[in-house]
Parts: sequence; structure tokens; C-alpha cells
Amino acid sequence: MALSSSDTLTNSVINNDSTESEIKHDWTIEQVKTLFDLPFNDLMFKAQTVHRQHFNANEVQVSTLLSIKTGACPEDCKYCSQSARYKTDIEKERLMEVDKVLEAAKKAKDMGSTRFCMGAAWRNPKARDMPYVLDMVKGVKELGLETCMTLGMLSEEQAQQLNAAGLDYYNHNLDTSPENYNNIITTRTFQDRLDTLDNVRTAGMKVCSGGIVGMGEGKSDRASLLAQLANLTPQPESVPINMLVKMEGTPLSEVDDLDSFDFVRCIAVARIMMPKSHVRLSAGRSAMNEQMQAMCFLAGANSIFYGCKLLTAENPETNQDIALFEKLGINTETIIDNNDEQQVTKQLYTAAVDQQHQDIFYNAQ
Ligand code: SAM
Ligand code: DTB
Ligand code: SF4
Repeated sequence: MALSSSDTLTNSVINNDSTESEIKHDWTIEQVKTLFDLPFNDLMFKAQTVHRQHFNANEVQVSTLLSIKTGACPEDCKYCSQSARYKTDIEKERLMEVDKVLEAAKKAKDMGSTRFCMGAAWRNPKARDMPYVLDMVKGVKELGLETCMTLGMLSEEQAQQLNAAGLDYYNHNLDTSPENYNNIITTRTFQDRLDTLDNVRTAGMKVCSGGIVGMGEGKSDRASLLAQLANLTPQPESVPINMLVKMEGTPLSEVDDLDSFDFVRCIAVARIMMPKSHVRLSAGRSAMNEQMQAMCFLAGANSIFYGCKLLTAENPETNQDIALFEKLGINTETIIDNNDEQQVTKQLYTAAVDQQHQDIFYNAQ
């Protein structure tokens, strides 16, 4: 039987051990659309096949997010509750004290997170902020956690400072396709984002970059966003796929829902195109039932944000996540030196039950 164009495409990804030189970096939008158009079962099978070549299919990495500076942002990102341009009901907060950040990081570690991601509502960090954020990186690192920050655009020098302080990952999303970009953000360009990613990579940090779907974009935009991400060389180590959280007061608060299967397709296509990256089932899980999240894991998602709050939006309660992992037989990736992974999930479960009535995650608001 002759191979279809999608078979040829996915076989070129599947039938190799995808060393960096063999990873495909010349995706066209049309090729990505071919993947999106596959029958759902075929797409899921191909995604799961790629996933199993590079990862333990029953393991998920867990990160905890903390807003270290909330609201009053000068940018106009139409999805964001933290833009000063929209009337949303979040409480603005100045940059958190380093000790408070470390307290929250310690709690995240006790709950089993392996990475602590600190986010600030900035266009870019100012010179006066840098000493504090560098201390945060050093302190979190000393706790034995992986560190991640998302602070907006970075200059070459700022990226080098963060790298020298020990920052492992920098999160900076492309957010949407270049074609849809101006409908969503006008205060910085798509090229600005690529420049920041370049500065992060050149400084030696790992790149965390993804986007948001469900903002009213078309399938072609989702394909184009994934092509942009996969064509980065090297591909980002971490790819967050956010489902828009419709925040009251923002211009996108009333946009139509994205069909659930179209969201799962995004995860599956991202997995096929970026076989060695962690694909994060990121914002929007609170609006997904267990079955939908399980389908995302089957499609190749292998990372989540863990803890009842994202930056300003809610996230599933920790004990709900643990219960889902237990039902699915999913273990969490660990950086703790412990060979018995099942045991680690049990430890997480116990920690969650012990602490579920305490306010374990520092509330930045
Ligand atoms: N201010 C910095 C910046 O934008 O570069 C860092 C923080 S910003 C909140 C990080 C990312 O969170 C955004 O790029 C966007 O992809 C995601 N995000 C923000 N609000 C969201 C929402 N309502 N739903 C889904 N994702 C969202
Ligand atoms: C990412 O891609 N998603 C996270 C993280 N990177 C910083 C942020 C999600 C924000 C969801 C909306 C909110 O909490 O305000
Ligand atoms: Fe500001 Fe970041 Fe929100 Fe855009 S996404 S408004 S830059 S906090």
C-alpha cells in the first residue's frame, strides 16, 4: 500500500532516534496542517508512538508557579488579567521579598515539585530589579529545585546575569502565530520575542516556549505557531500549550470555546513535531475534566503546573492532581535520588493529604 503524505511525514520523525541533527526544523504550515487533519485515532497513535521513543509514557514532570510581581503591566496582551489597560479584579503586588519567595519554593518542594517557576508582570526587568531576581534564583537553586523565570523581554546582558546566577529555564512564549500576533498584542513584536529567545539560548539557559490556543485563532494559526516553535534550532526543551483562561475584563473574556478535540490535537501535533521536548499541559486545566486531561497525557503531554494557583488564575487542587495520577498510574518525574518512582508518588500523596487544609502555596496577591 502506498504511503500517504502524513505517513511519510510522521515516519520521517518516528523512524529515527531523533538525535538533534535528525530533528526536523523545516516544517511548513501545510505539513503541520496535514498532521492536524489526520483521523483522531491515527494522530493519537502516532503521537503516542513518538512519545514512547523518548520518554517514559507514565511519567509527568511537575512544576510550581509563583507570581513574584502581580499586575500593573504596561503591555496590552489581550488575554491577560495583569495588563494595566483592562479593568480586571486582580490585586496588584510589588516585587515579592526574596525570603517570601524562598518560603513558597520550600513548600513547593515539600509537595513534590521539581521545578519552581517565578513569573513577573513586566514588559522587561529593570536594572534595579535584577539583584533581587538573581538572589531568588540563587536561593531557589540552593533548595535543590530546578529554576525557571518568566520576566518578559531580556537583553543579552540580563540573560547572561540570570544564567550566571544558575537559572535553568527561561519561559518566554511566542503566544500565537506571526499571522495572528497583531490581533493579540501590539506593544511588542513577534521578532522581539524571537530575539529574547535567542538571548536566552546564547547565554546557555534552557528554553521554555509555547503559546496559547482558544483565543479565536484558526487551525492555520495553531499550525503556524507550532511550526515556529519546532523550527527553532535547537527546539525548546519545554513547550507549554496553554488553553486560554478567559479572564473577566480582558478583551478575550467572551471568545468562543475551542473544541476539546482540537486542543488535544495541538498537544499531539506538538509531541510529533518536538519529539524530545517536554510538552506542558499548561493553563486551562481547571476547565478540563479528568478524561480530557488523560487524553492530553495520551497525546504526549508530560508536564503540568502543580499547585492550586497559576499566576492569577486558579489551577486544580494538588490533591485532585494526585488522585488523577493515582488513577492513571502516572508517576512524577523526580530530581530526588530515589529509584522507586512509585514510592515518590506515594510520598507526594501523603504530603498532599497532610497539608490539604493548610494554605501551602504562598498567595502572592
Ligand atoms: N510578563 C511576562 C511576559 O508576558 O513575557 C511573563 C508572564 S506572562 C503572564 C507568561 C505567559 O502566560 C504569557 O506569555 C501567556 O502565554 C501566558 N498567559 C497569560 N495569561 C494567560 C491566560 N489568561 N490564559 C492562558 N495563558 C495565559
Ligand atoms: C505559561 O506558558 N503559562 C504560565 C507560565 N507560562 C508563566 C502562565 C499561565 C497564566 C494563566 C493565567 C493567570 O494565571 O493569570
Ligand atoms: Fe504583561 Fe506578561 Fe500579561 Fe503581557 S502576558 S500583559 S507582558 S504580564
